[in-house]
Amino acid sequence: MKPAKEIPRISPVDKISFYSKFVSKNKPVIIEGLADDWPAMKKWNMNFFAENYSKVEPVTIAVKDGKCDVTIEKGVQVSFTAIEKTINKIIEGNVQNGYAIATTDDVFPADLKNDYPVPAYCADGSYLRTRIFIGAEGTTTWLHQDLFENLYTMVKGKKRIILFDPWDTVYPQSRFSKLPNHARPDAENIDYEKFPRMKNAQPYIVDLKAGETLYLPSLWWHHLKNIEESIAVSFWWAYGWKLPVVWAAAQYKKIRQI
Ligand SMILES: O=C(O)CCC(=O)C(=O)O
Repeated sequence: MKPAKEIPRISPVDKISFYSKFVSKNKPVIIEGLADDWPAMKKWNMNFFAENYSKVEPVTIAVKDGKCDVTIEKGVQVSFTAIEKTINKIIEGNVQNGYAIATTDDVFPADLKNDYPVPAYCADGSYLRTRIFIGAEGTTTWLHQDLFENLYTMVKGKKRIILFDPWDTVYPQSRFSKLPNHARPDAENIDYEKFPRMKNAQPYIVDLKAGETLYLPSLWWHHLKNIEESIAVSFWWAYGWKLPVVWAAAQYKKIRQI
């Protein structure tokens, strides 16, 4: 790969500037301090979830050798597992056969939402969805892209995020596979014999720490590694020409009940 480039860091700007400088240009940026006043910043840690929500069963992903268990044949391996079991594995630092939480927030009682008010940038965004990610140090999420815009805030811990722009040569899986939005190479350990064009790929590397928010534009490829045990919140919304595509995909899922 080419030497990594950095993503700029800014203080919060008004909504019009955010859309004109970043969203409409599909440009990532790190916003420092956007979530400074979230109660989650002070309250949340592993014990907070284990003690207050022990019986909640969020979407949980099996982890094998540190990687979220994603296979081309079967897709992402998910279950609904009681949170206390997962949190115990995370506290043990279990990345061999552990679990990571990657769930929409609707599995939690609604008052949890008071801890992370929706940022003004996406508060009236179409198809707004919120997700919570909790994982052990060393676990990774494989390189993939999403159609949604994403504001991704670290509440605890630190992640290294490797990004590629949507047009880069990252060897996507077939559009007909179970994981059509995933890439084939391991972004941390590229096999250049198998993926020679990755030599020319341009990574952007971000070490995102607690209190920082990454604006991850639609379709940018992202690979995430927990450098520390971590908790993050993401807000996804649809914008521009992707809106009708997201709407059509949601209708299709409703009809097919998937
Ligand atoms: O936090 C992670 O490991 C995954 C986050 C992600 O892929 C997303 O928000 O789109």
